[in-house]
Amino acid sequence: MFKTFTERPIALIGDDGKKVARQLYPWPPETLLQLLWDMLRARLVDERLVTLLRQGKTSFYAQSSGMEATQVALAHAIRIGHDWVWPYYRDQGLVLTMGLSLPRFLAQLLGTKLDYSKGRQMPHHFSAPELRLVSISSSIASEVPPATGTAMAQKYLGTDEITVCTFGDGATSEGDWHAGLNMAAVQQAPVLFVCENNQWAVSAGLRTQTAAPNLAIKAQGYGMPGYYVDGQDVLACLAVLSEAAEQVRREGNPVLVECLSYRYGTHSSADDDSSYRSPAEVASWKARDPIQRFQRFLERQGLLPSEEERRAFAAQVQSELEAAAKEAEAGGSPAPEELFDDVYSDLPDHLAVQRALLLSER
Ligand SMILES: Cc1ncc(C[n+]2csc(CCOP(=O)(O)OP(=O)(O)O)c2C)c(N)n1
Ligand SMILES: [Mg+2]
Repeated sequence: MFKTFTERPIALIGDDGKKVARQLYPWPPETLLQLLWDMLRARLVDERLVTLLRQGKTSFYAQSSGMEATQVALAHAIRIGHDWVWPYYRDQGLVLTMGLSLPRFLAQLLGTKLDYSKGRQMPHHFSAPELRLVSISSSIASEVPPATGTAMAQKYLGTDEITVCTFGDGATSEGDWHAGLNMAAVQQAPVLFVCENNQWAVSAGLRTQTAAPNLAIKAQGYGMPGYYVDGQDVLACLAVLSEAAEQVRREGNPVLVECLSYRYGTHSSADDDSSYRSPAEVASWKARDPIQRFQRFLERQGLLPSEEERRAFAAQVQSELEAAAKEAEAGGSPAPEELFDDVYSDLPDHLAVQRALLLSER
């Protein structure tokens, strides 16, 4: 069992790839390699999507490069399609590793027919019913109270499911966040809360966000365990998140895990980060890159795939992406009148009038 409320983030491997923990968990080589491929895939997709944006094919994107260890590890720590997940917008590494297909992911960004939300959500707000992946809410921390509600329902119904809820560091300053965590603890609802602390909330740095030494410590005030983890160390993330998920399942109480990480890119495609942080700061975190660190570890273990294998993998992801973009675009746009579907079982009169007007003007 890991210690709660540590002063320093829990790490299993150092920046140089050497193990820093006395004991490393006995993951088989296949699992270790899968973590690498999943992180590489998340990074490659993230980088390529900026091109899609520049081509004007989508209007909004929020990069997650730098945060792969946390997101990929979380996907490996939960029971996909069984546990319910309330993610936040920067979670593409999580949702792709969970199995959201690239055509669906791109269709959501492009707002085409293959999009589960039929083009009615903001771009980059993915969902997947078959993965129990709830659609993103743009409003920061607003997913937290309904995630607690989902877990209360799971408890009430006597299922063995848990709920997973993710958010950024900025979300922890919102009233919804407080209400959701407090309610979960009081009601003993089985939620795994995961804070993806990338140290910036648009231009608000972590030190303007909280006076607490870290965010995990806030769990103490609600009466739940809190773990502070090195979010650039995929093995530490996997070990702590797996144990925390198991603890939630076993004890039926919420747990908060904070993963300390960094975002390399701008906040979103509508942001210029040069006005609030220095290139030197970004460079210092890139030097602690989670993929590089894990590759150094694998190299020491004699498990690192050759450069050629990694290059072939990148080429495969690129062609997958190209095929996925074609598939996502092939169906074209959803019919505009679908705007009126899926909310009311009986369309109210005023909307029926608007629907008819829209159809008459097509
Ligand atoms: C309630 C609310 N207030 C403000 C915003 C504008 N906004 C969008 S993202 C963001 C920062 C969120 O930062 P964080 O939670 O750290 O997540 P990150 O983007 O860093 O991953 C803000 C303030 C919003 N979407 N919702
Ligand atoms: Mg943040």
